Amino acid sequence: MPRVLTAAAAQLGPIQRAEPRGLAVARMVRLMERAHARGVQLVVFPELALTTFFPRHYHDDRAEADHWFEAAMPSPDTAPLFEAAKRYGIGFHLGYAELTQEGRHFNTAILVSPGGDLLLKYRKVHLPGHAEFDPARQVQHLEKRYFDVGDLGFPVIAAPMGALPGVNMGLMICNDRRWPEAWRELGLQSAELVMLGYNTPSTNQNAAGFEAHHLRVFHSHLSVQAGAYQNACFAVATAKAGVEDGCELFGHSIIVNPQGEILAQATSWDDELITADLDLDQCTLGRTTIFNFEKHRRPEAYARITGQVGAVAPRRWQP
Ligand code: CDT
Repeated sequence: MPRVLTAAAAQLGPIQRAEPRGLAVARMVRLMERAHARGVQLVVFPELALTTFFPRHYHDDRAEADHWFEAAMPSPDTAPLFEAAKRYGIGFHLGYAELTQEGRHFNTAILVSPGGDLLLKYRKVHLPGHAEFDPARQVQHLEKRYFDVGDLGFPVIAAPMGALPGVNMGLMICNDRRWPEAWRELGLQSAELVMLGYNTPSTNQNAAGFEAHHLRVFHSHLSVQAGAYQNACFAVATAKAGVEDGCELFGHSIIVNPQGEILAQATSWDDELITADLDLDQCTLGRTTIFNFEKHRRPEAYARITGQVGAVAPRRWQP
């Protein structure tokens, strides 16, 4: 019996600074309606899907940024998402800014069952950008100011989804996709499907020189395709897209198979649903052959991966 899950990336067009959460949620519920009409069983929304990508906005007093965060999930604003999931029998992935009862701040993603149960939570580990206002930048990227580093590792859960009794599902968020360590953490837990949301500007504010638009998209796709291939899993990577608060986000959401091939790709900078049927048994080929971890990995040779952070200079060759 084939293990097929019909999944969707629900790309969101821009959410402007003044747009209330209720409007964003209404847009997401419409995407869920469309997903239901197409027989989708799991919908993946982007990173920080409820608001504008607020880390571009500087608040001198960090507490002033708290209004971007959710202190409860679900909340009156987000309840319609959970109701739609139940109504349509669809699981969903949601990225949002989480404020805990202890006053900690995280860039968080959750996986919710069609019944509204919380299946999995992940808090972003790789926080890009900077903590202080940077006058050299046209657009700030203050994730290091507003978020704590995630404290949940890279979790994977085997849970029912669609008609399947157990799908191995893992989460990462945006910048994590560029780090092979994040993928391998999920691969080592036999993830069959990796979900991630992203908000990525079309231009690199850090680049001293020019980095072409097509390279920005290329590097994003390269990372997701390589991560899926090298860990023999499917990936759904969902963007926020378009011009948000005057800053362009490049979109190009994709669904990728364990061979690293793109099965579906968004073509707009708007709310857009792309779907694919994921035959999860396609994960078997990679994980029983070239990426059979049990047989071929050599952790004894990888000590630097966890023992060292920055790069060191190599030994100098001497004749
Ligand atoms: N949201 C996020 O992590 N975006 C980053 C861009 C960082 S630019 C400072 C990304 O890797 O796509």
